[in-house]
Amino acid sequence: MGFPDTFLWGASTSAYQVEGANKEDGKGLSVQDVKKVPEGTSQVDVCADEYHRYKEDIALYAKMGFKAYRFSVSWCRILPDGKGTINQKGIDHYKDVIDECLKYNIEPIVSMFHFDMPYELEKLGGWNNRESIDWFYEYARILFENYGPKVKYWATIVEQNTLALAGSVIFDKKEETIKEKYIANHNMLVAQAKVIKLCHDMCPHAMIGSDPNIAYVYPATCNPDDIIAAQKFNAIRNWLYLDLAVYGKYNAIVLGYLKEQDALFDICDEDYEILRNGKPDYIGLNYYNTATAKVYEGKEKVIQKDQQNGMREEGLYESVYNPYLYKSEFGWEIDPIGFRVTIHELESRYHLPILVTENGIGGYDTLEDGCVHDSYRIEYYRKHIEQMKLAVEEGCNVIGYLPWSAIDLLSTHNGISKRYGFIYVDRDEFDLRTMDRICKDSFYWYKKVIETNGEDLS
Ligand code: BGP
Repeated sequence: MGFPDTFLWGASTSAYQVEGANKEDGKGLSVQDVKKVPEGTSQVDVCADEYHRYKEDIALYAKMGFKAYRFSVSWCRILPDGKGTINQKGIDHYKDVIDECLKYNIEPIVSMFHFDMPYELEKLGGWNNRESIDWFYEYARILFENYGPKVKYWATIVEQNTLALAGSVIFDKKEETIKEKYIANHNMLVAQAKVIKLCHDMCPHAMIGSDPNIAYVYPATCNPDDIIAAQKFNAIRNWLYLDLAVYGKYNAIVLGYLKEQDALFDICDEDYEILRNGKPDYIGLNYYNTATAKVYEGKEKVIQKDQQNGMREEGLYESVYNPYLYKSEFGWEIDPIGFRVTIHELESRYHLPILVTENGIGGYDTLEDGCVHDSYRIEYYRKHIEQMKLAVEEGCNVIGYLPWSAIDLLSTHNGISKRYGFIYVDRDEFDLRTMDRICKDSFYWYKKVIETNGEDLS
């Protein structure tokens, strides 16, 4: 009973949100470096300054007892233009980060792409350009060649579904038709499958997966229309990505949807072949909350504020608040039981190991006499880990837990004010103060959880 001894406890970050140094040591610009940041929030030039302070930060992760650390590589630190000339300083940097993790027996879990398309490639159409498959493949080859012998866990594309469904809230994406959106999505999936196959060939000792943001969708009522709305939303938001990754097949509901929207595009047999040959070894699960859907008959356009809230499509579904759940300070619903529901669903649909690659709560933390009392975060994690443990005891193959985030970093659109870390960074939106690291109450709590392999959650 309980978690296996090999369970990978740790946490996550992503390059553009944690590193800073966005124009240093030969790094090229990504779409994140050129976007217009939301009013009142800082630029991505400093973030938590982990680029310069990774040794200090990884030492703190080791002190917390991490068995694994999931971070992403910035594509344009390795290839400033996204393709062509390699930046040796970028290669060396991540070599050092990986070695620093290994020094403390922390498994580096390396994501290749987390929302930061090189700007030079975005100018060529980004994922909409079919050549993106080759760009990503070559970038991945360079990563496997340089880091392959030392890395046991790789992730391809983080939250591809967020990019497809809410891309315009993640960076300044040009307006797309539904068809264009799903062509880009298809290119990402084919690129991913080719890279998975390459990883299996070049790094046979490693496991590779993708990390979608899965929010299981409940029907708002037991009205059969709402059930259908929830099924459609589930297919479009969640299963499309995993059905293609794991089975190499388009979900039938999604194909029907694309047809209705006049957004079907040609898919060649070769793509299906590639998809079938690039099956992931695990499913990375980014879980923040569930969604709830009812049928939507209106015609209003969606005003989507972030990746978790406000989705609707005419005649299909509308995302509504769930009256049984409470919300975080930033309006995100909190649903620990939904975490277990989602794990059950993934287990029974895909029969692959599940690595929880993100889960967490953002809030306004304050420093009081040198301490940060984030009891709300401890409560959030306690309830989620309890449910994950039940899922494991019910037979689900969960192999690790890497909550978001290891340290305070920039949120996708609420700057540094929406904090997620176990470690507080002493800065605010525009005043960089000392940038000192201060362990929050949750740091000590999580250390005890790891020490006891998830037994002591008090
Ligand atoms: C996920 C992203 C992360 C992270 C997290 C929290 O969707 O993968 O990059 O930011 O959400 O979201 P936010 O920063 O919007 O609060």
